[in-house]
Amino acid sequence: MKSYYITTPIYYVNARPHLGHAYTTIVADTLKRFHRMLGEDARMQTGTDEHGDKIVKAADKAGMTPQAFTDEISGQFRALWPQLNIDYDGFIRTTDEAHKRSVQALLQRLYDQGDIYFGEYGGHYCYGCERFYTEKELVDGMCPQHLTKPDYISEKNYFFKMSKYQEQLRRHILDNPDFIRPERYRSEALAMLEGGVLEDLCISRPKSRLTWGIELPFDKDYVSYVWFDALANYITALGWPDNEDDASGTYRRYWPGEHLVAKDILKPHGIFWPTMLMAAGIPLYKHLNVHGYWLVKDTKMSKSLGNVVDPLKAAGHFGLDAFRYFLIREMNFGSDASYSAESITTRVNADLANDLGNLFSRVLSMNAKYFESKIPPLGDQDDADLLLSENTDNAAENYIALFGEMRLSQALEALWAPIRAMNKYVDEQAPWTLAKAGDTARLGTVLRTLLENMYKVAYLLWPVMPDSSATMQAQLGRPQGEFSGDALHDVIKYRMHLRTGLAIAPASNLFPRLEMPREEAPAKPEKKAKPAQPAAAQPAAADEAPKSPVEFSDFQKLDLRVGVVLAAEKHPNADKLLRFDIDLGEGKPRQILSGIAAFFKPEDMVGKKVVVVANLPPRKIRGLESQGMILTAGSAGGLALLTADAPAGSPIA
Ligand code: ME8
Repeated sequence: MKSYYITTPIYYVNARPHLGHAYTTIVADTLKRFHRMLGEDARMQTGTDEHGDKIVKAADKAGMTPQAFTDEISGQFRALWPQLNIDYDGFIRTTDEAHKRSVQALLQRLYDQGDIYFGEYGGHYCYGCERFYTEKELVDGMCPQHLTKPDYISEKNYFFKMSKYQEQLRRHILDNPDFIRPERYRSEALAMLEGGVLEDLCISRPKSRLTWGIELPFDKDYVSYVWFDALANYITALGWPDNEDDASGTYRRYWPGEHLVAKDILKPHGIFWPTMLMAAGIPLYKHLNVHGYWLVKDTKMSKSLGNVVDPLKAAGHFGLDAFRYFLIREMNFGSDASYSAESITTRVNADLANDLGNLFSRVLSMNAKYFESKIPPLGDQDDADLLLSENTDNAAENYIALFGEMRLSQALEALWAPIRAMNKYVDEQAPWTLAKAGDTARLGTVLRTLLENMYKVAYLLWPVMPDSSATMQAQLGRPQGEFSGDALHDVIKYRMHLRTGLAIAPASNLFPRLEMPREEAPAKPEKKAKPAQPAAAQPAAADEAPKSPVEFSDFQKLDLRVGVVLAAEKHPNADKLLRFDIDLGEGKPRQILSGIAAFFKPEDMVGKKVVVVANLPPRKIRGLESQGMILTAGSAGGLALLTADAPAGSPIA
């Protein structure tokens, strides 16, 4: 079985996890799930980086010992991931005894073969980056990452002969165009190798300055440089070097793997690490996948700048799968992306509530209405039906290919083409017209064609939105099972997946519309001040511009129905709103919210036969979901209800 090993950086434990860490880790989880669905033996590795000056300083500030401090923050990372549905297989801490022993073995190997030597070095040291900078690398004398002035330090240390492997690495990058991807980071790494002789890497710190590190096996007065220790985690986590020659051990099973990092740590991963591997005689990783930064108001989100977003709060507020979807769809992998409550609301409402959620909601409720929620048989398919399925299959192939190239946002974009095509197909095929005409066979074929294509899309979305994908599959009567073989290509290959006659969900409400955050909502054009009037006394139409004509086919898209008010009460959190349970002849009443509390008493509403717009996407208003809209007419005396004396559910045309 082919294996797949994906790693995240091991995060510093000097502060709590934030959205930047969550992004990388969610991408790693998504990739692991994707490769599992391809039938591969997939493993995901993450963890925490716990040695070095930075951690000692943070522990000091918190009034704790480094060990107690790292235990606490590492615990926070470990506890967070499952809450974001991240299914990691290994969590390494660089303070683990096994890791320390393995790093010492690596150091000893390089020392014994003469790749580590003792020498004197002076350089500009940035404590934030835990590294020396050359004069050339500084920007106006400042660290390019932290924009702080580094300290000039001169001391005796151990050095790794990085320059010895410079040409070999340059050749490897030239011969393997996707070794570092996307391209811009490959070019950056090549530029580092082609800009002159690489400086050898200082891989020790004297204990007189720092004791919180892994002791060098050949000199107990020194500890390892934190980056040398940290980079080795990718193999020590697999049990290297104890199982280096064991063909069935974890190391040989998974190495070489794939790394995932942001551009801040390109140099250690693109230059230090591959030269360390070359020196140790270990195969190089397969790909270094480098992404950009999440920005908040055009500035990198980072703990030192204090503008971080708490991923758990965001997931709780917007919905976990909506949050995961947003992160992967919004960031063009490799480039920077902006995070704001407004951008997530806009994206989720457009793609999830309007496109995907609405598709599931309307098709399942039509299937409930016309086929008592049973999956209808497929009759003869016409060109439109075949084209729809072909579209889905092509998009699915693209989705898989783009995922493989780490073009994750484009992969999701590809999958949204058939979702939009399905919504259009519903409008064009107009199942309600077929129902009216009594053409049950055609109606069944249309709905069955939709249900089968919806199943494929739902299934393919599992790596990105595991819970929602499982819910959608279950709603279609085929709950998610264990994967076997190449499940991703299999789902495309077969035309039919659902069982005729099986009862499926009568309704679906996956992604309620999000309210635009108040402070960020686009400003409405200001209206001219008008003389004060009793609000209720203004006919609504009086101050509105005449509306432009609509096509009859657009008007027909409205599902207007008679609804009988079963219960009415004040909204618990909003004075202007009433909450209704309304019978629309669907077997189960709908909850509808309406801003008419100033005009009607709840007790007077019960039993009224009102006119309801029944096919608006569900919307959350002040914490409660509204599944439709009650129509009213403005009049000089206040508001009048539109009523119709017909049974619950009667269509209005
Ligand atoms: O660098 N946007 O740890 P670290 C996107 N311990 N991703 C971001 C981000 C942002 N604004 N901020 C952080 C270290 N990240 C070392 C790594 S590996 C052997 C040692 C993510 O806690 C991104 O993955 O500073 C970035 O590379 C990583 O967190 C840096 O985490």
